[in-house]
Amino acid sequence: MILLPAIDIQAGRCVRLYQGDFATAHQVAADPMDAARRFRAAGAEWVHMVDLDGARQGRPVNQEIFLTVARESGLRVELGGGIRDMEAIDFYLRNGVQRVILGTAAIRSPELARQAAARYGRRIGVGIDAKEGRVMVEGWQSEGGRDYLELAAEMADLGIGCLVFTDISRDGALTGPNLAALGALLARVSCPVIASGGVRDLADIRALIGLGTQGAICGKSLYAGTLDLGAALELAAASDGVGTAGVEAGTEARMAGYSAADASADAAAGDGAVATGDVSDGGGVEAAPELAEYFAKAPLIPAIVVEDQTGEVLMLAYMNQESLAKTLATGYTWFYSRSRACLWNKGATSGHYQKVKSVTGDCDKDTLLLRVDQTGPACHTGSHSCFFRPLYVGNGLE
Ligand code: AMZ
Repeated sequence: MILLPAIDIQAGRCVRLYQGDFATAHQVAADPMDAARRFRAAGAEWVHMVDLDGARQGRPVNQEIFLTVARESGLRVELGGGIRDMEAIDFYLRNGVQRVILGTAAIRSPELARQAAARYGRRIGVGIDAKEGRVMVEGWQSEGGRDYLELAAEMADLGIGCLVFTDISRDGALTGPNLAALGALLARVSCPVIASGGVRDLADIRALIGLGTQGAICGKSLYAGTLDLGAALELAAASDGVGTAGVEAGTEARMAGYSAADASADAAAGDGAVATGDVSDGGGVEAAPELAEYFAKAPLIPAIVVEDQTGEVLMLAYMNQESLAKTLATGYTWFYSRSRACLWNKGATSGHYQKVKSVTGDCDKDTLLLRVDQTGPACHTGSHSCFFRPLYVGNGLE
């Protein structure tokens, strides 16, 4: 599971509210960048940011802060608040923000959510902010007129990347997440769900892992000190693949598609953690039925990539059935990004493509070996191979 520490911004300050009530705003950190740096130092890979002024005013307000954190903190930024048109979506996603969350706009203009999902795929999230089961909008000041489950199901069908569910009555209250409402949501939709509101301690993180949410947002608990971020991150990372709800195919795909180890794997093997807007869903290719055998045990399997000429190991990435089919159909490598929960074409961003020479399955059909002609370096750091960090070198004597 992914753990997302939260930074909410009001008038340039890092604040927390109680149940979304602006009158309760109090500053919790001296500076948003300091908070982001501390989260990164504790091991976080994502940060959930909210433009509170933006949510209330209906337009982006504190842009510079979000872009600075995206540029300089080393964290992937998920951002909501005041993103109501394509211009704002384009602006953030083309300037370093990894994922935007649409709240009010998703209700008022489902067509915008659909177009945004078509353009940016999994980098679009939808916020389902509910009070007693009803969705709230405009900084949670007004009723959106929709049941939370209905809206969630409608949005999930648009091909968005995730739903971020917030129980408003729990937000900032440290009373535990609303597991019943989350359970109903997970049963209704098959896209990743991130839980927000109420997290107090490690027991709550454990409960969310058990429920099968792909992420947990923690705000007040970190600032109030009831949750230790390092310990929570460790628990979340250790949970990969664990989950009582894992029996259902959709849930398993969610679990596998969104693990905490993702960002490092993608950063090492992918075209870098920085989003550039050309992440493609790569849809449209039918997976051949005989490939299904390789995915009988898990929806994602490792693909070891070696250079055809030299045999040098270049990288390891993950494939789902669709990405394998696309690789075979196009002759270039396609993988599945666990952090972005979408297909990615190696080289689409960097130009460092891999032309496939052969694909071989292993003895028990759960790992792939690809021999490729590599254009440029395979690693986003500029190294030819992603494997350049020696951890142990023996002396060759037995
Ligand atoms: O705390 C609040 N009053 C609040 C808040 N945290 N109001 C909105 N938001 C967040 C939502 C979502 O991420 O959780 O802002 C986003 C939605 O904003 P908008 O402008 O798209 O409705």
